[in-house]
Amino acid sequence: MTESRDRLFERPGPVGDFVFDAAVARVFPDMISRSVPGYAAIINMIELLTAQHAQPGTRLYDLGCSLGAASLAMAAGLAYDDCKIIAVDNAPAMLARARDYVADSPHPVRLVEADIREQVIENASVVVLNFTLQFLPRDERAGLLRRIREGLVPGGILILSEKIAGETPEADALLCEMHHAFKRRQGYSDLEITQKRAALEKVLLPERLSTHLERLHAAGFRHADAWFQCFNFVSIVARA
Ligand code: GEK
Repeated sequence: MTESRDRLFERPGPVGDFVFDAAVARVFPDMISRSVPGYAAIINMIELLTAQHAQPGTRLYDLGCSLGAASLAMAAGLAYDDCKIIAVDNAPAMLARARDYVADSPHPVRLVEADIREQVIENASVVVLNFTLQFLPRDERAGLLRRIREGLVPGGILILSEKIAGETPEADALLCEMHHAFKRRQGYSDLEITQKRAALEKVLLPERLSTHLERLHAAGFRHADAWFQCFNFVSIVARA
């Protein structure tokens, strides 16, 4: 697969809202790995979390799959041939490229073009929301989490990764400062960082870790705990 460097926000110009179009799809692996500290570690651990929690005869869902990195990790960790991996995204350009990525998967991945708010979730042992919930309107998040909880078999897990806001203004300022330092270290210029932030401002809506944990408990998960954090990027495991 030819992968390109993310130069989308290199030139100064009017910045519209961020969309997952063909230009983003083309550079996505480079963009996400240079923008999300810990992304590779999370993808790696999704393989291990799947190996530990997938149950025979069940479904595994990757909601907001982009190019399918989490689906491939689940496929690598999966020990049961009778499981189904279902990868859902509503951006046709992302799915078009995902098709090539999942072609060599060790376990078949069914790609579905749909809004995750409409997706039926049933008989699931592992559900992944890897940096996707943050793109839903805040008042629609609880409904999706409840439906995921209802679609999980006993002992099934949700892996929820999110960009978060700090618990206090001081904590938030430190996390944002460190995220920007990370992006600069990854080769992004201050202009690229500022323009990308403007593009995401109305699209990616972060919440505090405590808000996520409370919402998961309210949705009926028996427990929910952060298992990974790097600056303002967190991954949670919630168990049905
Ligand atoms: C990864 N999980 O590499 N319905 C379906 N898809 C959606 C919706 C929705 N309502 N809203 C957003 N998306 C991936 C990374 S990226 C994260 C996930 C990021 C999709 C959107 O099209 C995009 O592909 C993905 O969610 C978010 O592990 O770019 O920060």
